[in-house]
Amino acid sequence: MKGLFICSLGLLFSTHLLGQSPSQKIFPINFSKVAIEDNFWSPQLEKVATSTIDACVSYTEEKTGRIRNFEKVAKGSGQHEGIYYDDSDVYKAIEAIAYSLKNYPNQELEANTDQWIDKIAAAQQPDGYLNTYYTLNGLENRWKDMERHEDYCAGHLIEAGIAYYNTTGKDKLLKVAIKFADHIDNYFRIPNKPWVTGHEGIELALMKLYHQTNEKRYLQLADWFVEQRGKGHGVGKIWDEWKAPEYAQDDIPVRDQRKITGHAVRAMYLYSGVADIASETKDVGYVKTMDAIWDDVVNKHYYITGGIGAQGSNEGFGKPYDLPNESAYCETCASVGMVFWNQRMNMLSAQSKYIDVLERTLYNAAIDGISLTGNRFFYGNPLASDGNYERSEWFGTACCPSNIARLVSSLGSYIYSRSATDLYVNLFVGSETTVDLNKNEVFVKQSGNYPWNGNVSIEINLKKAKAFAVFLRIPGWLKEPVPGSLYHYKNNKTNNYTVTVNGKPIKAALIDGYLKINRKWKKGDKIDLNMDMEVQRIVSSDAMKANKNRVALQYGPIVYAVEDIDNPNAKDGLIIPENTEFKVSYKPDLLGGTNVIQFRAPIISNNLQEDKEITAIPYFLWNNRGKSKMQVWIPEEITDIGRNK
Ligand code: FUB
Ligand code: ZN
Repeated sequence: MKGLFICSLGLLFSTHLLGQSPSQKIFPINFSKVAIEDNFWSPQLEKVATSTIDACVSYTEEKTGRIRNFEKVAKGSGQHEGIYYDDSDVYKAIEAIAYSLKNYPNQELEANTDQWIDKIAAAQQPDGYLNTYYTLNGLENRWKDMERHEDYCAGHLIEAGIAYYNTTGKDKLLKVAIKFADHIDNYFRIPNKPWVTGHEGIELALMKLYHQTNEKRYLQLADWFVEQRGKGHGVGKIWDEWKAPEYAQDDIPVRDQRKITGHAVRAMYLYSGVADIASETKDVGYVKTMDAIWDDVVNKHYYITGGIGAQGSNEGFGKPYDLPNESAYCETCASVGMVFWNQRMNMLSAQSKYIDVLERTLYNAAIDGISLTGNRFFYGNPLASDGNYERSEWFGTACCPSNIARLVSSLGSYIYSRSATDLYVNLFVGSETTVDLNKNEVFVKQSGNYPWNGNVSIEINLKKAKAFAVFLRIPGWLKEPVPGSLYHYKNNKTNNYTVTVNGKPIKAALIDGYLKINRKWKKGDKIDLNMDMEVQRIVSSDAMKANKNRVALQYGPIVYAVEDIDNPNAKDGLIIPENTEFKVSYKPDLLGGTNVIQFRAPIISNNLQEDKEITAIPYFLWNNRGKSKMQVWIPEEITDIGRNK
């Protein structure tokens, strides 16, 4: 079912719900319909709404020239400040603000954003083109260098326009975005003039625009952009040698690609767009590509924290299994992109392994990108530190802060999904939503204290008893850390779980990682999922040299790290012998309230070995108490101390 309505200025917009994507199996419930009340996530959403968005606003309009650039264009003169892709940060901030305003209405913030939008609209050229860098530096040079992010910025503009319209009902930015999208379509696709987006992102944005407006030309343009790649008229011809075509996934046509290459954020945005297109066009070639690339990523290029993109040199993927810890790049934006892509893969397939990966990345590498205070950020998220690395207030290239802000503010979109008849529970987050299943309003209320423990309750309420299935995700981490062969639980130790409905054990089939609970649901029915959490020692495949004879600790979906601030000399001297016993406890006063893993283990310092009480904290919480040495992979034997690069 699709809702259609006329907006204030007569434009026709559609909201994309069910039935529009022919090959998509399930559809997320949008965050605007999900109220989150959760020990873990509510504080995260709140800190983004207050602190992170404040930081984005002050760096966008005061401390850097990002908004001034739009003012200068409107005025007709001035020097461009910053980097050629800085417009994108303004748009991404607006998108984050839009999501956050939905959760936390804020008139002052909305009024200020309206002013930004006026300035953006005033900077648009009569033909729809909009880019402050090229407009201030000479419009005659526009659309000449595929690496210069003009289309990437357009993509973020489109996403912002849609988000702001959906929250506020104000269509000014969306109309600007549509005018720019039409300009691009008229300039490139209609005359079929080759153009390869150097930094992907516009494809997924155009797919959002297609769903928003129901205008087929945006779907066609998105697909056209994807089809341009790998045909030799792309970026490889222009760039320096080190930016070979595979840097931007442009070495071979997308439907022939089987290995992950190049820049991690670009790749994630590309495959997210490709998944969106495939869900519309049923393009089996694209699905084959993504299946193969996904396997390649999780089997050969995936950190235990869910981070991707090991190398700084290309901000992306390196050789298979080459996953160094201290120099791990793992850009925050790449984790955000990994969440986007895996949600889309889940929607296409209804397989929970994609949510397993999404969850790992979200709870570890992604939210590591933001401080407890919400106003400091990691660009890269390494798995070990010599104590000199810390989050920053901002960056010259400031893609990460607003990216993590838009993800956290829209967290509600990742919890539930639905098919035409059934409900899917993907993430375990205290929340409420109402879903219309076959003309029956089903009210769902989830509670628990995940990820600190594994007890989750889901109440189902509906007016009239009705038969349908609740597909309950049984997390992959119960059995193995990551789908694929890269990591294992030592000694194949698994975690058990039980599921009851109204207190009684049930018989239900496990289908693609979801327990299918099919019954006639009635008011007040309650599902209880109880997952045992045990401290797991994770070992890596032998192919991963960096982690030889080392273990990482995990409890539930959370990966732990040891910081020297709790454990002096641990980074260079701690060993976790085979028989170590672990204790987990919740510390309400530590780092905003967190589980810790405690154990007694030897630390070697100055050639002296001494047993110490060790405290490990969740990886995503490290570096919130000043600079400190840190590591995730810890030697099991003395011989391995010091080899932690
Ligand atoms: O190029 C725009 C953004 O800057 C990319 O997504 C990030 O990786 C950083 O290079
Ligand atoms: Zn980034």
